[in-house]
Amino acid sequence: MKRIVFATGNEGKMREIRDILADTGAAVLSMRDAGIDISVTEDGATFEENAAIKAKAAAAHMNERDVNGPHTDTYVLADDSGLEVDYLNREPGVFSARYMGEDTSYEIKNQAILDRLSGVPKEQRTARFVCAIAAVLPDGETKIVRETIEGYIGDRPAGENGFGYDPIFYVDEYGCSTAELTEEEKNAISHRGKALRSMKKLLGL
Ligand code: ITT
Repeated sequence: MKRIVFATGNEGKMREIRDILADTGAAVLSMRDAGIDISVTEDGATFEENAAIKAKAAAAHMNERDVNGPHTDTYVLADDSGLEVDYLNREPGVFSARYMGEDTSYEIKNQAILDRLSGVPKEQRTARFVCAIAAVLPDGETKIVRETIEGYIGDRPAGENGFGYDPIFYVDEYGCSTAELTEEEKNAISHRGKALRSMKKLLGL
């Protein structure tokens, strides 16, 4: 059986990933499931670079640890994603997780973005979520895909689903935030859903 090890410590991402990869028939393991305990410095300038840094670090760790040599059936994937707000010169971008400090709650981060956009009309509140997924194949080759979802920053936080910046990110298609969508609805249109489906196709999974 093929194995997909997903190098993320973010539970919200992992829930979505498991759902989107369910139809591959592969065993989907989180870093914790695979016994990988690494902390990676995400010092790339782009989402693509950071995704590759994470996937390669996790793959190297697995190969080092495995006395029987590399797993020939294991694909190691990583997601680097974030929110770009056009009015804020595409902040927080690759710093989305670190915006105002990694340990600051999303209630506070989301409110800070709303405050910075106070009085700004809807046409200028455009934003997008970006997701780059990197995969290290069993033969060591690396593949990368990138996808986005366009939307806008609403006037107030809404919804309990999703994670991170979902409560302030609104999509015209539904006229609500992505935290108000079901997981299925979000995955069908999201940056992560699109990127994972592209990667599935690329890898023939
Ligand atoms: P890993 O590196 O362990 O995967 P992380 O949370 O540090 O976890 P990133 O460096 O990729 O992940 O940061 C992405 C941040 O962007 C994430 O913490 C959220 O704040 C935000 N983000 C990404 N995708 C999102 C989504 O679908 N909904 C809401 N916020 C999202």
